[in-house]
Amino acid sequence: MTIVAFYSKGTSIEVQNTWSKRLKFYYPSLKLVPLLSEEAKFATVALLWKAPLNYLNKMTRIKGLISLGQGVDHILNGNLIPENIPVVRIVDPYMAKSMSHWVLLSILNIIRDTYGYFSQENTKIYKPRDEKNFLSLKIGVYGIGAIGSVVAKDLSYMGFNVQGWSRTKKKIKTITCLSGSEGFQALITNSDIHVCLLPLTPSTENIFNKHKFINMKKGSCFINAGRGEHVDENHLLDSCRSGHISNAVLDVYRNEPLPKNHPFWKQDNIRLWPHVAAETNPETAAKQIANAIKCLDNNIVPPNTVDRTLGY
Ligand code: NDP
Ligand code: OXD
Repeated sequence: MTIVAFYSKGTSIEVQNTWSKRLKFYYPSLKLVPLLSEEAKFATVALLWKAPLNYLNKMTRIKGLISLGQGVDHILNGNLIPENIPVVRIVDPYMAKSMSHWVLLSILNIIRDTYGYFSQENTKIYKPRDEKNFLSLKIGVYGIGAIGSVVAKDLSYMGFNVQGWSRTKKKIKTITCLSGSEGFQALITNSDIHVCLLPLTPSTENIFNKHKFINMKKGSCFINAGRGEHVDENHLLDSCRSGHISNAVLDVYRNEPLPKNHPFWKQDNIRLWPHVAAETNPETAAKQIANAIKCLDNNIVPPNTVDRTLGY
């Protein structure tokens, strides 16, 4: 029997049972136990989302950690996990498509002026509003990995002009692929719509700061589903208040849940989502997680094990 310690933000027993049922279908000899339970000290694998990592200290038999999401910053931040413990992430095409839908929705809401039409509907105004010519818009996607590459390709398929940025040089049909600091600067200055889908690492933290917002075109839109720590929130707020950034759509924040007194709530041209752009789906992710548990159990390095030197 493989004991797997489980924690997913404020875990309810229903959530744990859903995962347990799905995972046992692929790997019947595992047992999910709450990370905070006594039994967790016998765990060889931990399946985690935003867990209190100090609980891992009691697990002397631990062989590896699995993120319940595509990002691993919630595990690697703070450098608490020894280098010899593999950290595995989910890479699920369902999540990439889900993100693609959310980014497209965010862009269309801006360029088709959805909120303007909603307010007209409230006052029974039947009148066309200004529409942006989508052919003249350049979309910059920061991070064209498992998720960003799908988003970039889907946007291009929808007729948008898309440029993508990554650490290593990429070649993707129909996308202008850029890399390095020159590529980043080009994306900052050329794009009309900026979409952040980067992982959070020491090299990407605060990457969207005052200097970068100032260098964006006047009237640019900024969309963030990467992590809140990619953005200097005060500078984004200033840029939205001045109208230099005409619209922002955010799914992630430095503090989650977003505090009730955060000034973002009062800023009309910032649209807020509660970290739901691409949620982990037990139905589609269970097979690969069960396989990762099996691999760790058998001392095999699982697919999608994170490169600890890169941090993603
Ligand atoms: P990947 O690791 O597959 O892709 C990351 C991309 O970012 C790669 O293209 C990588 O470049 C690039 N990158 C990383 N560091 C740098 C850097 N320093 N400079 C330039 N480019 C860099 O990650 P995913 O696509 O799976 O996920 C990305 C992030 O999306 C997650 O880490 C998470 O933060 C966020 N996310 C948010 C969700 C939500 O609901 N809001 C849901 C799921 C994920 P290269 O290709 O060269 O390695
Ligand atoms: C993830 C997320 O990283 O949901 O999967 O943010």
